[in-house]
Amino acid sequence: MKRTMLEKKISGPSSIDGEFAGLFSKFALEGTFAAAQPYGSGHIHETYLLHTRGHASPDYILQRINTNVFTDVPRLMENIVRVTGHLRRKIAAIPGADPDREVLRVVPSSDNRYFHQDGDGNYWRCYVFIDHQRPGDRVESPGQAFEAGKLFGRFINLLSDLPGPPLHETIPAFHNVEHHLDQFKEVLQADPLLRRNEAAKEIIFVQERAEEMKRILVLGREGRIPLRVTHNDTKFNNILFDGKGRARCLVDLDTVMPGYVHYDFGDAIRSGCNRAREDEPDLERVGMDIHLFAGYARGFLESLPGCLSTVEISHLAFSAKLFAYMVGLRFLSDYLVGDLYFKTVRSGHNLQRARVHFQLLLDMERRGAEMEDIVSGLALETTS
Ligand code: ADP
Ligand code: GN1
Ligand code: MG
Repeated sequence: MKRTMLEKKISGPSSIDGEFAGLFSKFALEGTFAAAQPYGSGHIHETYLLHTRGHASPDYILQRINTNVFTDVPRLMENIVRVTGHLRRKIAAIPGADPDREVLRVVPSSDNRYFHQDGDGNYWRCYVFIDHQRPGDRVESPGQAFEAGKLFGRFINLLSDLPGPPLHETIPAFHNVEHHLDQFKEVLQADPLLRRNEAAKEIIFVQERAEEMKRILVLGREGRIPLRVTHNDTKFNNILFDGKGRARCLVDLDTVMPGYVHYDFGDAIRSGCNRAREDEPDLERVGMDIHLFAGYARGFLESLPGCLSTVEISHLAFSAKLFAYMVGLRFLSDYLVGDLYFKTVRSGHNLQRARVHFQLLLDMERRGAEMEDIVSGLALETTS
């Protein structure tokens, strides 16, 4: 039985519907195509919700995969199929859990692959739509942050015994800050759109912090922190909440690959604990919400009991700074190069996003000791 928490906007047939009816037939979907609408606020893919007629068949999420970002679609989908299969098996064994609401289900194409390539060379993929509440792009309460943290921690925990070879690296050096700094230097030098002056303050901000931001990479190289299977894109809008406010399912599995625990913690904090949106024009509104931080950290640590080493735990608070820095840096480079990577809706959008992240980092620098104390207090509580 299809649930209808999401308000449906089925209007008359439109040209977009005609195109999607054709794509619908390329996947092994149940039911009859009714209508399509753009969906979500992700920065990478084109995402559509496909409605089916009646309540007997599910709705679907159809995505045109961004192949500038993910250049090897078969390997990308191979990772996702492995990861969702493993999660499904493990979640099915948890009493009271519901794999259909807690794990993405990839729908095969009619020719039995996990994607469809159209006549123009576009790659498409399809998931069963999981009905959820849409809390928006921002965390609203420490309770919600706790839920989010718990889900992210559980994800790492459940994948800690993923059998087989390491997952493919779908975006090489994705969270390697040295790589992003190299790219930044290159684009700064080329300055193809003469945007450098506009970003003069931000450029200095980046340069001043470049060395200290390499800390996690150094720990990794020295073998002091282990590679785990991490999500690597723990943005708040990649979580689906159910009607009771529980964080149930993690989507956007494109970047699930080997990583450090700090990648998932840090990215979640920079995305979820900012008091403002990530493109807020009024920088005065930007700042760390320490109560959300505490909620997140508690949820995360509680779902990884005894799993993390002392070295890992002692760098969690720092990882929040790293991600405010690194995501800001990526937005800044993209602004300088001409907005080629992240979707933008206005001119200067990526520069504004970079400014928000750097403002957030300034606030995190002010509250660093407080963040450290919260994590170490919780670590004691959750291990004793
Ligand atoms: P992007 O990489 O562009 O962020 P995502 O894979 O995150 O793309 O999808 C965009 C949005 O679509 C998500 O943030 C989420 O709100 C929604 N979404 C994705 N998959 C599903 C699904 N199976 N069921 C319900 N909503 C989904
Ligand atoms: C992108 O795909 P989405 O919107 O969930 C990006 C993340 C950034 C984030 C910034 C594959 O996430 O790395 O942190 O934007 N994803 C990719 O909002 O680059
Ligand atoms: Mg996303």
